[in-house]
Amino acid sequence: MSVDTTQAPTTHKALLEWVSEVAALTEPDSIYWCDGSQEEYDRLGAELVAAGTAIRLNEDKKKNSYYFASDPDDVARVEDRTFICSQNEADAGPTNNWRDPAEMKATLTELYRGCMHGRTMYVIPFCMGPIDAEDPTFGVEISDSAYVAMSMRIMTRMGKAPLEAMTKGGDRAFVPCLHSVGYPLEPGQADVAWPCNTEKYIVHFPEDRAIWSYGSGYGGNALLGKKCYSLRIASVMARDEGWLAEHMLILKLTSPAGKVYHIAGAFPSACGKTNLAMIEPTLPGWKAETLGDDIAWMRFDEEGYLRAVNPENGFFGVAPGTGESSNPNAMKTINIGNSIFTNVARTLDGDVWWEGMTDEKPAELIDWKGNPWTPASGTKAAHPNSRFTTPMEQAPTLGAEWNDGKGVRIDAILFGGRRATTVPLVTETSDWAHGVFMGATCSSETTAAATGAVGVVRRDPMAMLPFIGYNAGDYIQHWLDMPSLHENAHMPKVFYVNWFRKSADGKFLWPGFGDNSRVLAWIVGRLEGTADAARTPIGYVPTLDAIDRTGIEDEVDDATMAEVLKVDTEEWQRELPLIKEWFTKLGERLPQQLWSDLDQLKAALEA
Ligand code: GTP
Ligand code: SPV
Ligand code: MN
Repeated sequence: MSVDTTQAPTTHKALLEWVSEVAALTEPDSIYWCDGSQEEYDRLGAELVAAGTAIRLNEDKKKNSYYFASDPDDVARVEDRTFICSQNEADAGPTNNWRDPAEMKATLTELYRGCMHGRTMYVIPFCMGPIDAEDPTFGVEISDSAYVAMSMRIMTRMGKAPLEAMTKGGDRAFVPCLHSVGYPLEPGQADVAWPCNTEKYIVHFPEDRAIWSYGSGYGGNALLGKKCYSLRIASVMARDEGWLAEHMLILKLTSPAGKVYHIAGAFPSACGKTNLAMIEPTLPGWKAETLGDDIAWMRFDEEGYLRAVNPENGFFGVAPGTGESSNPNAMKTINIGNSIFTNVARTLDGDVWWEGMTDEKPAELIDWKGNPWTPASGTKAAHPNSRFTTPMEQAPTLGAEWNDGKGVRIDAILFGGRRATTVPLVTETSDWAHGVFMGATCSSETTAAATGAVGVVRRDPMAMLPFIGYNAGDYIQHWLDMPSLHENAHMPKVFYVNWFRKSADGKFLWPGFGDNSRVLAWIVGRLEGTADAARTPIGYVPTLDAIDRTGIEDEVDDATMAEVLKVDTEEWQRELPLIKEWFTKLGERLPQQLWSDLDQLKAALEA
């Protein structure tokens, strides 16, 4: 198959060459250039419904929306199959899988050979961040999955507009993102509902700024603008160019006094970013607006303030736990329709359901595997990593700046994780370097967002463990270096939060969700110098009454609050060897400063 360049909707030379090259290798039946239009989206949806891959939801429940069930073995990111193929192994570091790039390319080239037989090759031009940004960041995904093409239209600025912008003032650079589900169809062979391959590769070539993905159709493995580009490749660009590409939500917060603050928050996968980004504050007078729920690119402005831009265009949110009481704004967003639901359960009247959507479970459902389900089934109706894909623009809480390429000035950065013990509700670090230490030692229980065991505590620096595109020691050094990269740097204050502390009987101690606004109010109070805190060995923690509990005093009485805020010396002493083990693993490239910070923490705990 060769590309008819006279028919291709672009003159971009490198792009045309790459498309031809990939087509010659993968041998699709046809090539289709996505324009990103509504007609195109509707047509692809109709084709997938006809093929038995998608189900169109009831228009009266969810307008213009589709349901997909993946292969049960293709439900999450595959960290053990994710590779950073830098020229030198040491540059991938001790936390990433590495293979020699030439060897990896040879292996994958053989897998890609003829892998699109019987399929359409979609060419999906996209832009991460606003297209009219000063220096727009382009990518092109080639994929043999229409599900990917539809999802990319929601998650990125996709189609004709970015393609045209890519040749404005000469051919612009783009990140080539090659994706195949790895399931060629030979003549006469019937397709399956969710094609994928048991052999999976999610591969990044940081020096080439290129992504090669094979064998999975799901989420972060297949929507390559997201984690692969905007975090793994962009983190390398950011190191080289002096900025930060982070796994962070961006929230605009207006206080009762009318003052505006912007907060960026890094929590590991399935640890509360989307929920905080769409928070409905329970504290009267506070207003929260959503600017991003997963990824933040932060650069210094001329005056030395860090400004954050969300490169995405949609939410790929965890469905379970999302309901009217926990996240009403996400429910409003998806109820408008125009959404894709993957691996959730279906109701008998053509709508979707998942655990936590309603207090009462429906009497009958079709579970994510397509089987009849009742509350007596004893299984989860939706997969724990089932997701909604929905346009940002539909969020009732959307902040006006979401589409502003200049971004917003960040006043505070939150690091957090899911810890049943040890870590208090909120801690203020003493300065940037201390914030980097806390971020670098952050730990969290693993979740269903990646394959593997769930609930295992692991170190997850800045919530970036699976997403750092280079050596993690160098990454921490880059964070430490940031204040020296601008002559007049004003760094945000750094806080450490944990919504997930549990009582001895396993119940969450803190109500979380909308009530996290109370913690945000304390954080703003600290920025303003008005909120009370006590100095502890790990940083400044609110005094018992420093967080406003008006209206939740019964649920969170003094004893509970004390428990939520407790810095237990013995618990923290048990962390020390774990941090030491983690630092040892990071090896030589871990900045020495971190070791002295650890000594200091040890001394403070002994004092
Ligand atoms: P990714 O999209 O995978 O990166 O996850 P995320 O960080 O956006 O997490 P999300 O906001 O989707 O939350 C994940 C799960 O944690 C959901 O089941 C939520 O209901 C739950 N959750 C979020 N915030 C809170 C909270 O404050 N308290 C408690 N107990 N659970 C929460
Ligand atoms: C995450 O795992 O952090 C996600 C989902 O947001 S995925 O896009 O699959 O990475
Ligand atoms: Mn999320």
